[in-house]
Amino acid sequence: MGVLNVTPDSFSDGGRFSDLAAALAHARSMVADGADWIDVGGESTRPGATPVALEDEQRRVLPVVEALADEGVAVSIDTRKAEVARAAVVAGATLINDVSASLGSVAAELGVGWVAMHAQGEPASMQRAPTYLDVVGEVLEHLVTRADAAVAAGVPAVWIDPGIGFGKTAAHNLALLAHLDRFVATGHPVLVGTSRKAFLGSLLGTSDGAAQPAPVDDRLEGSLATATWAMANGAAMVRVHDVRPTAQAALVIAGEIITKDAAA
Ligand code: PMM
Repeated sequence: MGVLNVTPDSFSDGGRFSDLAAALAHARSMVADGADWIDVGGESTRPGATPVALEDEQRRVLPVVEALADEGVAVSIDTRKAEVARAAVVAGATLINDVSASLGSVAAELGVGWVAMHAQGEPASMQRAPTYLDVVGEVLEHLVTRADAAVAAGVPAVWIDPGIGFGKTAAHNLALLAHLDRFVATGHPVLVGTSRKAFLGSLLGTSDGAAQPAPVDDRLEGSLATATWAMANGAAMVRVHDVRPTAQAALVIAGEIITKDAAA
């Protein structure tokens, strides 16, 4: 899944794709590089981000969704708002990527797929003091309850996503990645998004050894390592900015796993 953030303040794109033509060109290049889905988002959910008004979000995403869907691209809409999800589905989106895990009934009503992602708190404050007694158990229970209800309500494809970085410390993120097999074991397809996230910056540090987090444009290796880990541990999809290297990593580990299975 290739990330297409059409926001002026997206932490990783810096608003470079806010213009329609540039957004479409970037989406097409991600498809050419191997993305099966383009995830269009008009509200940044990075830590500290402020909410976006409904009209602004719709004005940003709808022309992009419509143009891509017209070209036959599979489009997911990354939103927390039912109205945006509805309008995006009318414009051609077929998957609601929901970081609030609250739009299952909207997906059921519209007859489209739904990603239920776990978040603790709101983007504006979620990184202040994330707290869990048992992060893996709590995130799992939160998602499975909602995903099972969505399946029962007739949602055609229900994904679960542990929500890396959404109200989680680096230790929480690593625990969730280490126990991804428990999410896979639920039987719901698992989506994981680690691409360029802050915990990778703090794990990696700067390449010159300074005691500073690695900047966003110096997190490719960490993004690839975690995406590869997720895929090797059964994630059915990874949400990434750097599609070409991730698609190549996916091909290599798919080949590796097939070879191993054939030899067994
Ligand atoms: N992360 C971001 C936004 N949307 N959706 C899902 N399903 N999973 C994620 O991990 C996720 C998401 C934040 O990252 P961005 O600002 O780079 O888009």
